[in-house]
Amino acid sequence: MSYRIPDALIGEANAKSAAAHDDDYGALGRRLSRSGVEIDAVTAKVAAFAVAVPTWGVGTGGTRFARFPGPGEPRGIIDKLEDCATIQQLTRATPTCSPHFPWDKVSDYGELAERAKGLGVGFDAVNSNTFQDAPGQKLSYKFGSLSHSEKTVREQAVAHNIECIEIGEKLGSTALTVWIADGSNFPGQSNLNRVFDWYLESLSEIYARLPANWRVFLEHKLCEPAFYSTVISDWGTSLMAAESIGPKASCLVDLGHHAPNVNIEQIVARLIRAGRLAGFHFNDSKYGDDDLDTGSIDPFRLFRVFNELVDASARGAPGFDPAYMLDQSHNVTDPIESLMVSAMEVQRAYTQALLVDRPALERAQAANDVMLAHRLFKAAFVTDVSPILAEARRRRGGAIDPVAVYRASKYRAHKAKERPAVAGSSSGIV
Ligand code: RM4
Ligand code: MN
Ligand code: MN
Repeated sequence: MSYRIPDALIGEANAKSAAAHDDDYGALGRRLSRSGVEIDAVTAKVAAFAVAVPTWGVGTGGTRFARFPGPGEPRGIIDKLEDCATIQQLTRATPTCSPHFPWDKVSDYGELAERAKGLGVGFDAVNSNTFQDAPGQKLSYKFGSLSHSEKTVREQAVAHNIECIEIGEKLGSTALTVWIADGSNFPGQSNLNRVFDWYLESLSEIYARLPANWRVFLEHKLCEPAFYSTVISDWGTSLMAAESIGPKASCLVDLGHHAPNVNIEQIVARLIRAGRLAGFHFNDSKYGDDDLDTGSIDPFRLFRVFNELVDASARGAPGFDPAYMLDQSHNVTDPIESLMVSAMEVQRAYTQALLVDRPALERAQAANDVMLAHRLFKAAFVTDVSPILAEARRRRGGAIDPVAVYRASKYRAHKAKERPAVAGSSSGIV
């Protein structure tokens, strides 16, 4: 029998901190009501907010120098689902997980869907992988996949993406996320125009196989592993691709995939305007695609992104329906703790953005009262909304303090016994 955190443990821990929490929630409620905000209405919105967890995030990641595996790491998709379910059990913010193929391949997807259901989690977007060669694969992706110079390689990559759709259908997913590593390392290595044509041609073939209610998310990335040019390098290229392929194609924003100093929230605003914002891969970044924990470096940027999202939702922007996912690599922390904290940081930014006094902000903007506009904006960001997040969790059966309950449960020590280390696990991103 594999260990699950008893719900009673959550109940006991919540009971112990209930008085202090009620006090904090009450105080914040009184403060917000002075500005006309009803705290329970905000809490209800936060409780309904969800962000998907990546199955590849529950294993310890690494760099190209080393990986330092932790005890009790997941050995395969069933273990990963258990960890994802634990994150959901404690935070109540992550009801779905996003699988990656071939890493999460099994022989019976009906059974996998049942296991997930039994654990209380569902499946989000499926991710294809043509940035590595799978064991036994016929043709190599060393020089590209969907935009490879050889048609046979492109066909193989297309077939893999179609297989991902077919698997996703069995799992209850309704979206395919495509990130390709295609690009070049040397000027002159490839024809910058032709590779884009090949990408479009391949993607159209995948698109033609999308079920009616499915969407395809195109993920751009500036560089890495290709260090001279990348085929889908930025949001402009991604938007061109989505618009030429069809209405079910849209652009996914991974926060780590931009040039330094780029104004990501403005990109988000533009994609919303075009009706092509697919959603997000949340993480934080200091230098590049660092895949650091969401909100650990620049929580203000995350807030600015959410300000655009709440604004779009408030004005009913057409086609606005973003998918929220975490995409991080945990090198020195327990991945479960990192993912719980990150899910809460995403919720925090959302909550803060809900607190922006939009009518007052609009008046200040119209009057060109720059300082007032900025102070109104900042006032929402500096509000400590932690009691709202805790209350949203508690109301849904989660923990007031998920990390404390997780540590008290000794979940990781239980898993270390149940899951003897295996070599070559697909966990994490190396
Ligand atoms: C990429 C990108 C993709 C993720 C892989 C593992 O940099 O962020 O979304 O699937 O990493
Ligand atoms: Mn990503
Ligand atoms: Mn990435």
